[in-house]
Amino acid sequence: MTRLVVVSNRVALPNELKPGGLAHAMRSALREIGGIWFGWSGRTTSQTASMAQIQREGNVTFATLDLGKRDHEEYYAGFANRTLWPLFHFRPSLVDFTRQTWAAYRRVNAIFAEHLARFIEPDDLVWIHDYHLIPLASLLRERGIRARLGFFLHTPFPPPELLNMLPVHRELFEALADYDLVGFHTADYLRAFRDYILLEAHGEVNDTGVISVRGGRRSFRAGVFPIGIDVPEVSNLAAAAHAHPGCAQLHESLQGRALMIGVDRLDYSKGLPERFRAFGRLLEEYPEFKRQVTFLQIAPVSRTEVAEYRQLKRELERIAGGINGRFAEPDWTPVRYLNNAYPHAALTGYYRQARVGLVTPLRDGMNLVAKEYVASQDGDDPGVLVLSRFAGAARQMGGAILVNPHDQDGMVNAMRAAITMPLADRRARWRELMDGLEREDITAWRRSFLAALDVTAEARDGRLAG
Ligand code: GDG
Repeated sequence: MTRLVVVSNRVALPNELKPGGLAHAMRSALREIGGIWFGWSGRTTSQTASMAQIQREGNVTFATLDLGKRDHEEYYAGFANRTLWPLFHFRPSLVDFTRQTWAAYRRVNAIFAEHLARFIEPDDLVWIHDYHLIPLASLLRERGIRARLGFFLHTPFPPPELLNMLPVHRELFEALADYDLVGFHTADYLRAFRDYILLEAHGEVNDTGVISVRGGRRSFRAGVFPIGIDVPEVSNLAAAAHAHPGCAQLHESLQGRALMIGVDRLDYSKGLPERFRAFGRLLEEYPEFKRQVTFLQIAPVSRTEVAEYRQLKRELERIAGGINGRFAEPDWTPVRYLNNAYPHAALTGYYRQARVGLVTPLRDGMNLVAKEYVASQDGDDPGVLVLSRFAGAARQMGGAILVNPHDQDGMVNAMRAAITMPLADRRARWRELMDGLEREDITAWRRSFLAALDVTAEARDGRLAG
């Protein structure tokens, strides 16, 4: 039988509370069909990498690797998160490229390949995730691995004019071309990838749904596979959350005021300063909302190794403090700003209590919070999603109020429209959004990607045999 081997930078071990879209999605996908999840353990050692441990839970085997401290720093906080992440999120001014971190990136990928190769059997489907691990296919092929290798990018893919600012863009593309299948969240990212192939790599693109590409050393395929969520799981958690002590306390503390909620990793791609400022403007321009609305922002800290993330944290503290200092009253705090992570059992209950969900990133591959917010609502009295047009999710979620986070007036108007939207409109929009979530859920994502990978590899083997 075909086995699934999932590879990602970080493995989320059983019972680990790990905010982040990839971790949550992989956990659901693997739980359904079983397999191996290979990646970094979250621990660093003073020396080089070593195979840390194998753990089993149900039908999933977790195989984790400890990394050397310096390797990890240069690869993760270096090339992955100070070069690729800002570039892929359209922030070239934040890109810091050095040959040293590029070398570390390839070195750590080679360590992954060395340890991973021992687990792979020829019939496996190997599904590699995200921008940390782009070179892995080439390195596995060098080790003689013949299994099917698929890659999924969880971030946006930038247009060629941005990508080619990276001195090693060609090497990165050649590495992608060594996969059998490359997957993106949206047709926009696939189009950007295709433009790169045509304009920079002088390759050919054969358009048949999933595209066939002749651009690297051989042909491979690329396609759109929008990630979804486990809708019944989220809905059931949310419906049961009233029994959760944290949810009951939140409810009581609101004293009937409308709640607006944001839940994001503390990341500059999420548009948090813009969201905070727009909320401040809302209170300034529409004083009737004073005392009537509370904004709860949950923002667990992330990537504190990178200076921009620490800087953003200070900036948000300043803006939230400023708004509260200006508008708060002895018995009402307009902004409740929290850096802790919460279990999904509580989070879904918070979503459900919120009249408005604010998901306003400057750029986001997909954004799962938008989907979780909708799935958590009570269909009889649902809240309203305000969603940035620059989140991949906007392509599927036309039932939300779409905003441009760079347009502060537009954001204020959207917040106001969301808070005051009549019940009939809220219900109609919610139903439309739920239909979409149910159609393109986490199972559809996993199945469509793996089915495409299966077909792709058969074609490749055929070619090789011929
Ligand atoms: C990347 C891409 C893409 C958040 N706070 C807590 C918590 N979370 C969970 C949410 C959600 C996940 O983290 C965040 O996922 P997003 O999709 O919103 O964002 P990224 O982390 O940036 O994910 C993104 C995703 O990969 C999947 O492809 O959609 O575009 O950037 O599931 O619920 N979870 C818990 N406590 C928290 O406090 N337990």
